[in-house]
Amino acid sequence: EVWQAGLRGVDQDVPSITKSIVNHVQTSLARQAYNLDDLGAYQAAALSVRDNLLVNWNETQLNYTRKNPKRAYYLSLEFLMGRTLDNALLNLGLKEQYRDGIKKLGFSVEDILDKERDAALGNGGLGRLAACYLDSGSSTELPLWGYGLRYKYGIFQQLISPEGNQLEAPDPWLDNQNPWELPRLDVTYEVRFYGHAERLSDSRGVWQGGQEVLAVAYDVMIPGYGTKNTNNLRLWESKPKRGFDLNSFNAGNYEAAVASSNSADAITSLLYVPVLHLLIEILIPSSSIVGKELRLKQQYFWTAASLADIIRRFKQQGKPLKELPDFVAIQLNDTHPTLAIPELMRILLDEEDLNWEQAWSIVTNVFFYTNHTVLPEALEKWPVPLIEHVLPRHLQIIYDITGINKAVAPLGSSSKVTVERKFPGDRDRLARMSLIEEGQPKQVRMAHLAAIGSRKVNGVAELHSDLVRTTILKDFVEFEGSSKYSNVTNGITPRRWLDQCNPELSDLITKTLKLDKVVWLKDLTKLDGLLEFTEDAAFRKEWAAIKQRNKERLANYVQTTLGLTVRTDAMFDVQIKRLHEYKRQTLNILGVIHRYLTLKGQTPEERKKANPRVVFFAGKAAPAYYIAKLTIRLIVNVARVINADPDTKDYLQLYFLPDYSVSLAEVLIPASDISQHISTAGTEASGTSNMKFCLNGGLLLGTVDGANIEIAEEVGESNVFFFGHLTPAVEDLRYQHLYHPVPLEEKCPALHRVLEQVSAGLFDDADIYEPLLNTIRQNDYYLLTDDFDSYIAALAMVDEAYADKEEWTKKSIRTTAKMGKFSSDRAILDYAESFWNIEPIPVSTKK
Ligand code: 26Y
Repeated sequence: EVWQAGLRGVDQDVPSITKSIVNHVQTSLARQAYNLDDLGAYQAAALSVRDNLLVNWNETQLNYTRKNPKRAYYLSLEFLMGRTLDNALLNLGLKEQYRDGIKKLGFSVEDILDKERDAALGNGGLGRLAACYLDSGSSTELPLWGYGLRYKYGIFQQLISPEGNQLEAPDPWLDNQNPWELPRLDVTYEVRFYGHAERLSDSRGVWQGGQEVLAVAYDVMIPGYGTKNTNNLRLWESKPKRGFDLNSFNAGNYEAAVASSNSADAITSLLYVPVLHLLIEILIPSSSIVGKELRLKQQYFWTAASLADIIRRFKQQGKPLKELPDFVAIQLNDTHPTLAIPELMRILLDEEDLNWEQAWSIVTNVFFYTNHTVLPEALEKWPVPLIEHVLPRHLQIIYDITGINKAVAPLGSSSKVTVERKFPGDRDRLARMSLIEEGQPKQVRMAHLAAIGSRKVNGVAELHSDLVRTTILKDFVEFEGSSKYSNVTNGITPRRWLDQCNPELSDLITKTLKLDKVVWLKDLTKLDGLLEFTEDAAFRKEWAAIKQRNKERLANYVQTTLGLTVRTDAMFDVQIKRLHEYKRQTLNILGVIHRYLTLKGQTPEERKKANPRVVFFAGKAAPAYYIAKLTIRLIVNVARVINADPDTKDYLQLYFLPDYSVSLAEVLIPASDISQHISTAGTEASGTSNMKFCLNGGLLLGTVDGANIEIAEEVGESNVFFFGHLTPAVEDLRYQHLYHPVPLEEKCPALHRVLEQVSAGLFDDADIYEPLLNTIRQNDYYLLTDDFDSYIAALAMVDEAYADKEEWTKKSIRTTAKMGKFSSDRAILDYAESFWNIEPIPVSTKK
């Protein structure tokens, strides 16, 4: 009873909340109330909220231990969590109480929330998807844990120099102590690298020597929305197994004494940025080898620690390992954790004494693989010599899986059926399917390993999953049958991406639907109840007024952070995502220049008919991605020129907002009238920000690609603006570029005129942008010259539609109303039912 009474978080009335905050100021922070600043108030409030989360977290884990359900684990090298405090308050249903409590202490909740730094342990879509899935896992009460790495530095901070160059600075996000993590210094595993491997039999082996590093667990609580269920995200930190080398220390060689400990610490020191560019690998082949080894060590360190932890938890039940697939499902977020497949084989063969067939059958029933790209240059491959050096035993196992050392290749779940038997004499097919790509050096194809080692393989939108089945994994579909290769369209959490980032719209929806907001935020299809209000003029007025206030909020942000004045009576047009040629920010900026030149050529009278537009860009470029950085420079310099041009500045403004982040997205997305998702058809696997904009009533301008297609299916083609060539045409067009090139001035005079102006130095020194312009003039791999005219036509349709404000607002309402499908709750439940076979395990009665 004493324990039961103690098992409460903070009492949830306002006086108890203020008391708990003050307590944390004095005891946890050792500070005085009279000189407390916003940062201190944030930290104390966070610790007080954390007390609530901890109680729920404990109850959830205890409940799982008691009920012993099958659990799922989401292995991701990236979790782009953003800020936690606001989200935790909303999920716990305590925002208003804390607002009052914080006010009583003389602070404002908004100021305090603003003191939190983003947890930016990810690059973009893939990392944010993982974060949305964790939110949905807890909210739907599924026993789902995340496993990742606790990077000391998150994604680099982006600075823009006066010339428009991207500069990178480190992101030491842990410099202020992090109230959202619990160090578990007692949960540790040893992870081995290097050393030597010996074969003991056909399938068994032994691996010894080398370097051993310690993995230490840090737990992050993931509260569900409107439920006590609070799952766990376990992040590993690397540290040396022994403090330092005593022999070197005693000999007075201090550098050598700490060298090995530094190399252990290095493993989780930083997040890798994808360099999706073959050119870079070709130009500097050797410079990247050191960096490559560290990245491989990162991947193995994380998968080995996570698997050891999962198996230890399973073994506590005292069940035989052959039952592992009845209790454990592991989702591989892209190929980054694929080493888990040979690692589980190693454990089962070498440490648990199972035979090959037993081990392979367990492995292929535990793992599930999600692919996030079909771009050939982005598919992960590891040099055989590097794997042999770092993970010698795993290389043997990979060779055994591919069947090179075995008379009978054990491909697929039935070891009797082999590619050779199914397609006798088809050597090309064998070479195409092999896990090993021939070459200098040989390379391991991680997507092939992930595919054959998994129970199910999925893409992230319908079109993308079709492309996976018909291109990169076609041979595997023909060999194993198509039922293993399926689709789960991505989703986003409506808690962060509507309720939290757009509270006014959330309140209006709640009021209009006459539902408790917990109901529609947990069953997002309820939004279609808004459809009947599109004809209600008073409702439309409120809807449009909220969009307007969100635009003013964004303008305020730009004013305070950049000192620039944005006009809010114009259409807000937004493209925010990683800089990449396939996403075609270049198409957008060339379109802006086209608009500028058109306006310049008009009389003041003609201009007055134009639809005023403010164009926003934000996004980071990989530090070594020269063309992407040049695109940023062009945007910044075009902005400098046109924002200062008195002829046009009333009709066209342009901003590049530096240092794009989850928190910045939360300000930009609710403020957009139109957003751009304009990748070359067939290149964007899904996209998820497209869903976020539409959920907030922004319309979509895009190509027929990724999840844009499914969004259009839901909201109706008349409510989106589509343009450009379709996926099946892309290959033919590229062929035409190579073998039947047409001069640009003939093919696309409008684009030709734009490029001429850039070349001539209208925005910057002449010639600076030649390398960027040449990608278009030369082979134009991403088809800007093919899509430019239809892009300009689509922009004109947008202008025309925006002119009728009432009709525009109707489109906006219809768009939000039909976004139910894109809740990440739907996606995670689909994974749970069709792949993992797990069920909700509620802690206790819901609120
Ligand atoms: C190899 C390594 C350094 C690497 C790291 C991160 C490679 C790729 C990535 C990130 C990929 C990524 O974010 N992909 C995006 O995943 C989203 C979620 O499925 C999709 O919506 C989006 O279309 C896709 O580009």
